[in-house]
Amino acid sequence: MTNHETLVSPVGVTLDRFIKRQQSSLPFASGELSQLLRDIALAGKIINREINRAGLVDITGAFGMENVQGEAQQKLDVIANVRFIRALKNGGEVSAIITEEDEGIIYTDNDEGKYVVAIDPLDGSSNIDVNVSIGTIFSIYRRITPTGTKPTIDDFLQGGRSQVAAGYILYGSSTILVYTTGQGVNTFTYENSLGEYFLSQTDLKSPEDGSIYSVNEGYYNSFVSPARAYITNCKLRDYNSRYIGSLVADFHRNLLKGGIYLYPPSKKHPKGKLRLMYECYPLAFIAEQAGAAASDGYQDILDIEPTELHQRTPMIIGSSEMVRDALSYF
Ligand code: AHM
Ligand code: MG
Repeated sequence: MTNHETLVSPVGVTLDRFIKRQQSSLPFASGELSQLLRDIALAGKIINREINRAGLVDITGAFGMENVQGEAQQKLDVIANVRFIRALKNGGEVSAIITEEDEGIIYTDNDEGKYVVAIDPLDGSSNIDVNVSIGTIFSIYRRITPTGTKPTIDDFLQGGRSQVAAGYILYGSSTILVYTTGQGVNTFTYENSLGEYFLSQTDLKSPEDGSIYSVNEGYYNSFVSPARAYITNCKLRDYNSRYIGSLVADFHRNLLKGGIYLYPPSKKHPKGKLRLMYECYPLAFIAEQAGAAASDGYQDILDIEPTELHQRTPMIIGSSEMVRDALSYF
């Protein structure tokens, strides 16, 4: 007799079910944080749809404005920004948001919301028009000002170690969501036809060492000398050079395969290019939870004291042994 059960493989655990199961172990055991993660995941589905349609409708290309960092905004950046803000406003758990695309704090008009969110809605914007992987990065804090009052900048500038959750969505050859609430790193793969994220891995651990280095070598001559010395060392060791120019994609590959990503200070970006609040802190939190490491060359990224919303920092992130080795040059 055929056991029909064995003929059909199970579809797996959905993100919703996983979050519900984990809820009791979340910080503050709060249903609100679970709901907030689901809101972000939902907005990610919508962005995923927009990205997949990008070649078909007129949504790629520059929007004609510059964002607060003075870079040309791509249309999909704008769409992603609107989608995330709307999802977080409608969700009701968040009282304020900062995004890469807006200079000031965005108030959701829900002062009862216990959380604030820092988000880069669509990172790797130079890759949007050319069908290369892009990502969303987010970081969640529990507010320190009393609920019922208007949130302030202090709710955001708590420091990387105060993040209660962080994650990213990578819109790549498949769309995946990776997040941590401080109890390991979980990864989910989006199944388009079912419209659901399914659990792919719990407690992801990154290899301690690796042989991939990711850096924009075009800036080699203008990088600070310790960075140049380390890059030379990578070449002498015949490491593989891999650089997509989308932080999420470069980080994710190195996290899985073992590697290091560097964005050192350069002439063009003397303080580094990447933003602390919504690019570096969240990825550093994930890295640490996966057994990898993140530094600005002199201190852990998570220990950097934040002073402004759109602060930049140099970053060296990846396999713990490789980061340790790189830091010996600084
Ligand atoms: P963005 O937020 O404007 O997209 O810039 C961040 C991106 C990262 O994804 C990527 O790693 C880096 O900038 C690439 O910079 P560069 O083109 O200078 O190598
Ligand atoms: Mg960005």
